[in-house]
Amino acid sequence: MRIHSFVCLVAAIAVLSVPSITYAQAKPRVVDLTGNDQMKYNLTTIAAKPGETLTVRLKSIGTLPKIAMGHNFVLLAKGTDAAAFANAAAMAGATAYIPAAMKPKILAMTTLVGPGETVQVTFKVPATAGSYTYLCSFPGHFLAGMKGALVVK
Ligand SMILES: [Cu+2]
Repeated sequence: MRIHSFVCLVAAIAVLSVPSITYAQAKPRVVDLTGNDQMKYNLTTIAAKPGETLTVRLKSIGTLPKIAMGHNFVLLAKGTDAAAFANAAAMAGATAYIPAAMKPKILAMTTLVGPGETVQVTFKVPATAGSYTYLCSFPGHFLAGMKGALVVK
C-alpha cells in the first residue's frame, strides 16, 4: 500500500513537471475586416493558400445601433447560391440571421457585431482552389454589396 502511494506521488510529480507543450505550427494569419454604416466591407477579396489557418477579425466601424446595422462574416461552401442564402438569412432573425437549414453550407462564421465591436473566427481554408463567397447575412446587406470572395490558390 505504501509503495503504491509512493508510485502515485512520483507519477503526479512527473505529470506536474512536464513543461508546457509548444507547437511548431505558426500562428494563424490574421485578416482585418471592417463593416460600416454603408453596408460595405473594407475587403472584397481575401487571398489565401489552400489549407492555411486564417483568422478573420471583423470590426464594426459604424455608429448605427446593432439592431439596425449589425454585421457578420459568413463564408459559404463552394457552389452555394449566395443570394438564396441571404434571402433565407433575412427570415432567420430568431437565430441571428443564420438560417438553420443552410448551416451545412457555412464553412466559417462570426457572430453579429454592433458599433465598435470586434469578433473573430479562426478556420482552415479549404484545400480546394477556387473562389468562396463570404457575406454579411444581416437583412439587405448582401444585396447592398456586403460580400466578397475568399480566393484560394
Ligand atoms: Cu452587414
